[in-house]
Amino acid sequence: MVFVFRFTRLSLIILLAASGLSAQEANYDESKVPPFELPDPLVMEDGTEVTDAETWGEKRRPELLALFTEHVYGESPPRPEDLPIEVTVVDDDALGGKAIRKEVTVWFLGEKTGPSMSLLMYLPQIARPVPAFLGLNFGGNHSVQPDPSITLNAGWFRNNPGKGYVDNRATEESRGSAASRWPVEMIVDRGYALCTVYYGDIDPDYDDGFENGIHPLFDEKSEGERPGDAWGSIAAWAWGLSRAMDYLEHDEDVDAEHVAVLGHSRLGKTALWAGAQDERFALVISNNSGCGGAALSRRAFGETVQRINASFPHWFCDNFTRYNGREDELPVDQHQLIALIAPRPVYIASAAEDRWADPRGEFLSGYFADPVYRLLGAKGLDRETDDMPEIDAPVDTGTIGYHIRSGRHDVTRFDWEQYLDFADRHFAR
Ligand code: GTR
Repeated sequence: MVFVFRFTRLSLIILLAASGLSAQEANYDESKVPPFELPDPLVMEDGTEVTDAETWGEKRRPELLALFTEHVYGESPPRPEDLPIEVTVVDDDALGGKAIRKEVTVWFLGEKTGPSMSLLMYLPQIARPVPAFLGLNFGGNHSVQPDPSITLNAGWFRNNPGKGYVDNRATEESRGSAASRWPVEMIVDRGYALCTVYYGDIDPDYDDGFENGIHPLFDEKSEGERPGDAWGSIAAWAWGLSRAMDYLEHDEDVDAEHVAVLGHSRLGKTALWAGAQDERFALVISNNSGCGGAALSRRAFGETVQRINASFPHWFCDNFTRYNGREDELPVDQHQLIALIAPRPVYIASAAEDRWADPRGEFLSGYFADPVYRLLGAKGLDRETDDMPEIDAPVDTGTIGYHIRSGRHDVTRFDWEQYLDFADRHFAR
């Protein structure tokens, strides 16, 4: 590896003391990034080097998945045996006639009662099956388009000003509120389906001791503390994406061999973990996923492991808190999460003003995942150097795509244009 530093706990303390940074303050100074040594994706825990695809697939990949499960995201339950579904809406005249809109309910407990999630789909009016993008949304399915006929999700909502945090409900006024992040017409015009699910259907995003959402449906009832590797909310949302994929495999309008999973921010972390575990996702997209997503933890730039665990104690497994301020002791780093997607195409997007998410750390995780792609015969990241790419100049001709766009933490039309181009290239259309 090119980019290797020796790092000790002591050196961090000295560095922080010298820089006057408290462990709580965010660092935005590149010269104050602690020296670090990344764990090599191609070296097994017992020190054996991985030099062929077979050893990667049979030994190293499972080993890395187990390490991320135990130390970062927690253990998810297997797929339920039965996953009843019901197509509740088919509108042949959506988007002024250019699309078909469907709504599908998927129940989690083997019968058509109890907890469920609702898929909202837009399909182009062309010969199908078509490839698809699948992503969770923050604001409810009705936030994706201003269409008044989209069913409002039940349950918990955040960001309804003045209504408190826990008891919010979806409102009519919030229809289309996230439309700029979901350019449905462009997606459909380019010949793709879009499938989206409200993340709160799977697990409401606040720390309630895992009483709500899908955790209690699958967790063993036991007294005392949850195990350190019990699944957090990111693992739950990722599990929900795989359940959506279970449905898509049976939808005749969708080419299930060509489904790209994507997500923004905490849902970008989620898309990466879903894509790492579930090889049915043919392409994975991380939009500004930051700490616990594409950004290298050891850089401790912007949001750190300690900060994220303090602000969002329900996102990761409890074992992840062991690495608060001790990123060097993590048995994995996030370039290995990208490597788990190999040789499938992955696209990592940053935003120049989104320093909290550490754009350079996001880029470097792609850079350091590259050797695994090459080992598996894929092109990897088409870039010789680890210098940051220019702003608004995608590096997207390999199997690992990357861009840093101008502007802030968001999903924009520019981001989607790159994802569509990248998907066109890899889905060979
Ligand atoms: C921030 C959090 C980030 C990112 C973001 C989001 O508050 O610190 O890790 O996930 O939220 O999801 O919008």
